[in-house]
Amino acid sequence: MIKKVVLVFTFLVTTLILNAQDKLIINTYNRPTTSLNGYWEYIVDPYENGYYNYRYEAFDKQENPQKGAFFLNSKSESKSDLVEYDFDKMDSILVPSDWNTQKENLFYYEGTLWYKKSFDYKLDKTSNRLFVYFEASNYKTEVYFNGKKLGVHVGGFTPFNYEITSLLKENDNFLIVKVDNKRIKEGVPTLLTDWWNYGGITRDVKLIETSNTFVQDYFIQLKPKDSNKISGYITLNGENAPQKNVQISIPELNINRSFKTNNTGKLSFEIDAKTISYWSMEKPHLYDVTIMTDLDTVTDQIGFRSIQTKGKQILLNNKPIFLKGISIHEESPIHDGRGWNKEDAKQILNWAKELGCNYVRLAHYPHNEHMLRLADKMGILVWEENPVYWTISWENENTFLNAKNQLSEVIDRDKNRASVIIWSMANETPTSDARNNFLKKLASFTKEKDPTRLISAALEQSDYKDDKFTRTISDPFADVVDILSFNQYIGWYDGLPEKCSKISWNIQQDKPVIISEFGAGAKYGLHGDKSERWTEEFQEHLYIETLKMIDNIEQLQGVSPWILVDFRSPRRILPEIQDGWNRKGLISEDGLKKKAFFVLQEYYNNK
Ligand code: GCB
Repeated sequence: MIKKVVLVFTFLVTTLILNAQDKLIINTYNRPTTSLNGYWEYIVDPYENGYYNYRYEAFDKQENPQKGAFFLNSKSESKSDLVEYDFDKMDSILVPSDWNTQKENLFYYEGTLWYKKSFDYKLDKTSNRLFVYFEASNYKTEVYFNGKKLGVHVGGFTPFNYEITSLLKENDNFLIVKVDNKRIKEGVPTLLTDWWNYGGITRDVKLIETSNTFVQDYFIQLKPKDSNKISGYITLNGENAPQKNVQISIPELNINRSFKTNNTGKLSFEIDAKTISYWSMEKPHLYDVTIMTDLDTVTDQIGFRSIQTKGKQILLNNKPIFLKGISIHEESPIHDGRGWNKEDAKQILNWAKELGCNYVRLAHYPHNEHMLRLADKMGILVWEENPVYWTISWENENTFLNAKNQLSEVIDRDKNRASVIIWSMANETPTSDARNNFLKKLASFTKEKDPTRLISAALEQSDYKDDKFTRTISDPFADVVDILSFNQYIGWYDGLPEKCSKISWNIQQDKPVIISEFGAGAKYGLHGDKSERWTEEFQEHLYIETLKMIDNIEQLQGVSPWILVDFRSPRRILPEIQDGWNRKGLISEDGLKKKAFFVLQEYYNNK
């Protein structure tokens, strides 16, 4: 009996430890890695047959999982043996990529898909360690390695990793990943969105080899309110992490300093740096920054700039700026479906530049890291957004923890990117005590985690008192944000474009204002009178009228119209016009520019 209790206890503790998320390794783009991209075998499993037995008990909670568990990669051992699946006989699918646009029969699929990848790997375990890193996988991901569960990750747009050193063999390792993209009410995002719920392992998967003790994480930025200092922290991971010497060098600034970690392997630092060439839109200077211990060296390309607000101004390096922006979804302009690679990022950001933008709003969730690294190089400022969209389960504590975790992961990943100036908490969320509380908690968490950036959220506008033609922002969250942003669709959902000229603004907050969205749908190549909805002329007209209208907002410091490119949405079904696409793009899904593109381009050229 005692033996049994001990066994169960050991099992529970091991399960808990194995399910814990390993801390994120940052800057994987500059570390030695082995890509696991390519073809993986897969099983479509709408009933989650490979996860639950017929009593609906999860196999991975069993002490000795039954053969039917897909993560075991079971094979029949004799002619009479019963095993009702076989990964090796299955079709394969590309990783990364969404499954919807790869396989016709998975276009509308929302549910579980199992992936399997086998590989050999030689690791000197006396000196080195190995991690498996996922850049993103939508939405709930359970990861198993050589038959053991590594953990579960929730959220479709942020990276996560697990250590696999102890389970690794030289040959025939198998990584099995269960990805479930079912929409759920308490999820982040929740059931309803206006974008396609692309499922699958949508970004790179790689193995990261590190030394036993390695540089896991660092935050290296200008010190807030003191542009003559670089400050931040470095965290080492490993048994030798405490009391270790770490060198930070920035050769171009003649910086080469040594610091010692504390007993938890972390150090905080501050370095004088008087001759910095500050990162700006005109000169996006990036410095090579190297962090070194006797065991590990990591280099990153980091820009130094300050960002703050003063009354109604946004100051970049203490100079007022106007954010000439555009909103973007993460869909590929080159291949079909979710975007994920450098070429996708290049095309999108080149279009934004051509439009005259110095700023992009990456809606409505964190985009892939290529976007941020490229924005850093191209001198484009960025708004990053948490997928807290429309009507989240505000009262649910797990929903809050989930939202906080996703935000935390994107901050971890991108906190060294000079381009990122705004963390957006949410989009178009309805006010209530529970929601206000939820967002306030997210905001104070963010401020604490990253004191170097601004906070915002895409809010909504409303009538001022009973006057239907005067608009204001009455959302209590306006008191919390650094930048007051709101979406508005006067002329599209709210009257016709002519209405714009009748609107006046009464915004009382002394804060910079950004119009985070406005727009109108138009089918590329459809022409007609400007009063005819869906024509390019209607959209063009709305842009002309809206831009005149928003220029009357005294505090206006930026705008990011909706949206650069048409994008897929199952809500948009009007035949011959939408056919499954939200048509508010300035560019069609085939890359063709609509008339409104040139209206905005001219506005930005004259700004
Ligand atoms: C919005 C949402 C965005 C939608 C857009 C639209 O306000 O923020 O996600 O796609 O309107 O097209 O209606």
